[in-house]
Amino acid sequence: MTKFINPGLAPTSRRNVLRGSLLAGAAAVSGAGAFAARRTPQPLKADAVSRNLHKAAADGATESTAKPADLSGYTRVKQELVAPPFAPEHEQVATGGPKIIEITMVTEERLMVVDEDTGASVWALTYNGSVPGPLIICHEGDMVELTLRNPESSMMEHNIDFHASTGALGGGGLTHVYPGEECVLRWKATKPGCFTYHCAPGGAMIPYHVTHGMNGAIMVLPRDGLKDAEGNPLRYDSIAYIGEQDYYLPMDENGDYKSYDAAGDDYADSLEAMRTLVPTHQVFNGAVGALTGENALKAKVGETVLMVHNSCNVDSRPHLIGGHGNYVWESSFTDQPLTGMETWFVRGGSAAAAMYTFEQPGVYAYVNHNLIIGAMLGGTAHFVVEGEWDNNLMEQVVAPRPFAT
Ligand SMILES: [Cu+2]
Repeated sequence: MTKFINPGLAPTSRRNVLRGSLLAGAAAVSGAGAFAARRTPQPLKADAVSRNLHKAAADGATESTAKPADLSGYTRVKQELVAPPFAPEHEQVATGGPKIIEITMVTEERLMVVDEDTGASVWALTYNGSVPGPLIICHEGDMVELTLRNPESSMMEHNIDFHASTGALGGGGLTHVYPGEECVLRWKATKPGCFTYHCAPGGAMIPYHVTHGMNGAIMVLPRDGLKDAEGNPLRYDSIAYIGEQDYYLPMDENGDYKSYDAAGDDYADSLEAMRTLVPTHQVFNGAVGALTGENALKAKVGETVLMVHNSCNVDSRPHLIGGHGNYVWESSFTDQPLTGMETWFVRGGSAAAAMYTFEQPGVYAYVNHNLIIGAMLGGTAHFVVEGEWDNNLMEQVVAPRPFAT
C-alpha cells in the first residue's frame, strides 16, 4: 500500500504533483476504498465534490471583469514572521494610514518528533517549518499580501484559507501551489479578531493537511488597539502564541507508531486513524513538551501576557491553572471581552485571545481543561513567572503534616 501511494517520485515538478490528486485517488482505491466497501460510498462522493470546489471558487475571482483594487493611501511594509510561540514585531495601536503587509510563507514538509518518549513522529505539513504556522499580525483595514511558495522538493500541493478574509474560499481557491510554484494573494482585513488559517487542498486532503500541522493564526487588531467594556485601552507586554494540534498517528499491530519515508506516505493509514475522530496526540505547538520544562513560556509578576490560542480542527477549553483570563475575546475584538474567566472556549476552526496579568511567581500550567487531553495527550504549556510572592493572595499557613485523630 505504501509503495503504491509513494511510487518513489524524485523531487518533483508539476507533473508529479498531481500526486496530491493522485494520492487522493490512490486512497480511494486503497485506504478510503476499503472504507467505502464497509460503509456507504457517500463520503467518496463528498470528497470528490469538495476536491473540485477550489477550482470553481477560483473562477469567480479570476474570470471577473472587476475593477482593480484601489491601493491609494496604503503604505507597503514587510512583516518578518517568526516561529511560535513568538509574535512578529508589531504596533498595538496603528500609526499612520492603512498598510499593505507583505509576508512570505514557504510550505515545508518535514519529519517532526511528536513525542520523544514513544518515538511518535509525523511528516508534518507546515507553513515556514513550524506547527502551528507563524502568527501574522495586522490592523483592521490593512491588506495582507502573502507570497506563498511551495519548494520544488515538496511532495504535495498546498494552499491557504484565511478565515479572516472574504471570498474565494478564504483565498483557498486562488493559492493552489504545486511544488516549484509560488503565488501572491492580497486580501483586506475587515474583521478584527483572532482567526485561524489553514491548508485546504480539497476533499480528504483538507483534514489530512490540517491534522499534519498545516494551520496557524492571524490577529487583526483594532486600529486603536484592544479595549475593555468601558473603552479603556488594554495593552500587553508580550504574546504567547499557542497552537493546539490534534494528530492521528497510525500504529502497527503491536501498538507502535509507524514511521514513513516521505510526506504523504502515511495517507491511507492516516485517513483510517482520522476516521476514529480520536486523536493519538493533542499537543501545543507541534509536540509533547514543546512549551514545558526548558521550553516553558516566561513572564514576570506584573507583566501582562496575551495568549493567542489557535485550534483549527478541535474544540478547546484553555485554562490557566493558578491564574485567570482577565479579558477574553472568543469572538471579534469589537465585542466586549469576557472578564474574569476561569476557562474559556476556542471553537474548533478558530483562534481566540486571552489576557492575564501575573500576580504571583511560580510555574503555571496552561492546559486544555479537558484534562485527559491536557495531561495525557500533550495539551499543556507552562509559564514560569519570576517575582515576589504575595502572601495576601495566598499563603501556606500549615505545610502538610501528620494530624492526630
Ligand atoms: Cu497543505
